Amino acid sequence: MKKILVTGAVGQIGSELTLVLRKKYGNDNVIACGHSKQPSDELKNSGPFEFLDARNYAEVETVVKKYDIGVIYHLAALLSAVGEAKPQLAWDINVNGLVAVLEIARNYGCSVFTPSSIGAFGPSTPKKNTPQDTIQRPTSMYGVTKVAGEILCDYYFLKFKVDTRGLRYPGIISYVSPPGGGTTDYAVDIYYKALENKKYTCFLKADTRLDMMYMPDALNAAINLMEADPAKLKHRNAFNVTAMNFTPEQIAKAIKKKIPDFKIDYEIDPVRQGIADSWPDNMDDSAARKEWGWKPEYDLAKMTDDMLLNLSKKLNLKY
Ligand code: AKB
Repeated sequence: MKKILVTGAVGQIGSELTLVLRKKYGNDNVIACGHSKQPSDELKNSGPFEFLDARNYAEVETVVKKYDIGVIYHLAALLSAVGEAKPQLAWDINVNGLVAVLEIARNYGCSVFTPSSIGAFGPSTPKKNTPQDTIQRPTSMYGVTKVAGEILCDYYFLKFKVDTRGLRYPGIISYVSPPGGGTTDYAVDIYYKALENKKYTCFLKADTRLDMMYMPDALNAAINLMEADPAKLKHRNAFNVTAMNFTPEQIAKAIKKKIPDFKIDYEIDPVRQGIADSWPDNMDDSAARKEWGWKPEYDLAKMTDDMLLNLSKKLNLKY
């Protein structure tokens, strides 16, 4: 079989996706790539690992030729809060990196998965039940790069017949790898702090509602989309997908059911609050359900049970 390349394989989604892909398709068939961060022993020892800069066409080309790559999961990207602190770098990594990968895909016949985000929407987008096809005028640099990425992927499909596919992810929650520099990171941190201190200080307001998803659903979504019958895909590059939506107050309540003396308070970070306020409350993901059978498994209660169980084992803390 043609092999699979995962860029950003040391990141939050990449590190878990690589291991799931290796289990499914064979260890030697999935090549993990990182840029500067060291991979975990598990990632390094379970299959091939290469360092490369996804913005550098020649470096990506060397790896694609070396392993005869047919599918690229392109996950190397900066998230929203760090993107606001470093907008030029966010553009460089998120857009120029994608352009290099799309050019490789065009020249070597690869298919490409690219994650977009709820960040591709902005304050003028309908906030409730946000449609699949709607206004996209984001006000964060992260959002600007995500919209550019969605359109670039459309362009490479229409113009060059590159098999591009993608999802608009909500906040992703996992007990394995921590996120870095996102607006939805609070929904991961809160579980760590609940177990460690029984107290969490949240950087978003109590009633800030955002879409979220547990990591196993996020990984299934990417793999199922890449395996979907292309004839059925009308939207291809930017499917709304969500599994649940909640506020900080509601996730705290779900944790309190398991850890009754858990407490939450609030110290608002204006930058991340501003970003969150510009994003949808909840997206309509019916196009993904219809076109390739998207169906999440985890809701807030089921995710909370699993997060606390696995994190308490990882941190060696009882609750
Ligand atoms: C972020 O918060 O930046 C990401 C996202 C929703 O795309 N988790």
